[in-house]
Amino acid sequence: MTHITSILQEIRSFPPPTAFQSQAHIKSVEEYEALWEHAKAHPDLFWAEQAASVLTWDRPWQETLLNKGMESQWFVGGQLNASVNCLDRHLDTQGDKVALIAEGEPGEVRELTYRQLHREVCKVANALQSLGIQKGDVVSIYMPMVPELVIAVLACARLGVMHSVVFAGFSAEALRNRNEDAKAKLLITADGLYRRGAIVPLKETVDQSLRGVSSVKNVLVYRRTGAPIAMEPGRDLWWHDLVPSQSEVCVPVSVESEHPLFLLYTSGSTGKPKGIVHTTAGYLLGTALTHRYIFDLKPTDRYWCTADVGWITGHSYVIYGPLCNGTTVVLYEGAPNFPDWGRFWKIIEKHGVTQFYTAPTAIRSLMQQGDAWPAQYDLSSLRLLGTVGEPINPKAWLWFHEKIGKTRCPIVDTWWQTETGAIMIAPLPGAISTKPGCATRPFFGIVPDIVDRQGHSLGDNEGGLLVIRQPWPSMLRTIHGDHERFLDQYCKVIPGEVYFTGDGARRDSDGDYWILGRVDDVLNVAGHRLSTMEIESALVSHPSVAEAAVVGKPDEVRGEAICCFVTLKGDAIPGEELLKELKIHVVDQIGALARPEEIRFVQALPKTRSGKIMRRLLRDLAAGRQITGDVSTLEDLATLDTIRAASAEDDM
Ligand code: 7RM
Repeated sequence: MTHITSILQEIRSFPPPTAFQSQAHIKSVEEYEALWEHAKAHPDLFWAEQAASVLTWDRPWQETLLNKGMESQWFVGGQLNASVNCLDRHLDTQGDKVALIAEGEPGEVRELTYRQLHREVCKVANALQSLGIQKGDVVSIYMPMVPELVIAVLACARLGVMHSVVFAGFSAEALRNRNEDAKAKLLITADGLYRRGAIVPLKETVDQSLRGVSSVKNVLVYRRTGAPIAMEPGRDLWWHDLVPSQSEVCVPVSVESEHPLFLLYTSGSTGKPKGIVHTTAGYLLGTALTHRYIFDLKPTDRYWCTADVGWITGHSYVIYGPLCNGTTVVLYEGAPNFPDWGRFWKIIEKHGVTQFYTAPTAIRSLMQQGDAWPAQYDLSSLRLLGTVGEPINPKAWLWFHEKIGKTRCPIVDTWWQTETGAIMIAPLPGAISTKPGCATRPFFGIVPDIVDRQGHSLGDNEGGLLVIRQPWPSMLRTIHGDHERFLDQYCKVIPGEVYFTGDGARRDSDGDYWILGRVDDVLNVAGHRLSTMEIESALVSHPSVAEAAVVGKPDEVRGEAICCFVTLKGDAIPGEELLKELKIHVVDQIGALARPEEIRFVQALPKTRSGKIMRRLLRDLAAGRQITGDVSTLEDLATLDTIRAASAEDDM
């Protein structure tokens, strides 16, 4: 019953462009495979070699790996500091290199060199110390995508203080839950942020969230917009009152390898959010190494990852990986469509962006605006593109490849999770041929497998559960305050010491991995286990469809029936005719077994703020049930109401 029938067979394959390949760090499949085999056979040796060359240590470690199954400790006995690895060690060699190019939504640009960033981090770290914050404490950060967010994060790291960044789009309730669970002592925020030309009043939300929360003693407020806000005497402090007078010297706190670097909350499929805990050395090593090889980093690059720092992608690939590697990082505060849909392309042109890393959901909305937007800008600085967050449908992949990369840039489809800390499966762009919708091969030291519920390995092209067979340095160590939940969810689901990802996947005969989405999202139609993602991909390949979400609804005969929620492109007309056409289209693309029972046209799909469709909610709607469970991660509650209303109309 764990086999997943994979129905979409994508056969196109794109070898690395020759010009890219000849300058890449890893230039051939043979080179990749030799290194991967070495790392698999001698993980201790491989990771020790990498840790010694990639990181700067205060004290060397004694044991590379101590593990009991998937519970592991890395580089035991070693000491280091994460902010030193991201800043101090670059000062002698490239102190005047630009670390951050930060563009605010209104359009102003600020550049900070490594030396300037270091200075600011030291001052803020001293400010935190003056508030009594010390190693072992938790500081919560709720800020816009401005340099001060990066500075706050690294200031915590400098003191061995755990940061818990909460995405600035979250509600007061979500912020409160996270602060309570983390027992945060200090909250760093801003008066507001700019989004689609308007000011979002962050501080108001903060005030609301703090009512009744006892752990938070102080709130440090960065002035971003200048809009008037309330300050609570004795609790709230302005950044500009406290920080500028601080010393530019701050001795970093040297911490043990396994000292927790941060907490990051992620929504579970049900119930309360989980505080994922990452530690210092292993996490830094994983992010720096993957960033260097998968983005084929070069010293002159200007790298842009559009993810908000409130998500793991922002932690790993805006801050820690890139800064550890001494990269010039582009940071953008605002919306992709402000003042118009050309904004991203304009940023690429203006700053000469070389690598552009974003999410399929963003690519699809940019694609819908038409080719004229990217065509207006010079995108010739780009040499590599990346995607993350969900499977990318081939149509969006091909658009990205042709219209943005002009067929010249490899696309790295990077599969990983908050829990894995760093990218696990992705093509090395100079070595591995890419296929639209395929994450391809595991990174060095990562040993994935496809198994059934009993943990037996499945063969080529048999869809099943994606597991990781060996521990790796950047994996989560626990769930904050709930180690049992960590063991139950990740370590004990599948027999035989493996890490369970919760995703379904298939490995093809080339050894490439195709992610089929969350196992919870798999349908069972008349005994066929189908990936909802593949049916969605078939739907969006129809010219009238903008986005699609597919869920199962209980069906007496077939177990589950296929129910599709579809948003249409501007000019498409919803109605019986299109409905029929779409059903036929899916059958043509996939086969009769995937014929949708029901298609509902809706205005918008319920998504998390990082763009993942919340199918759990749609399943409830499809089955005519009340919505259950946590909706705190839902971006826009109103979408649910409009879908409900549309469904009610259908019922009449
Ligand atoms: C980095 C991130 C993790 C889940 C993961 C998958 C899905 C992420 C891809 C992907 C297919 C990809 N962390 N996912 N990347 N599915 N192809 N390249 O997104 O914790 O927020 O989400 O996202 O289901 O388990 S996350």
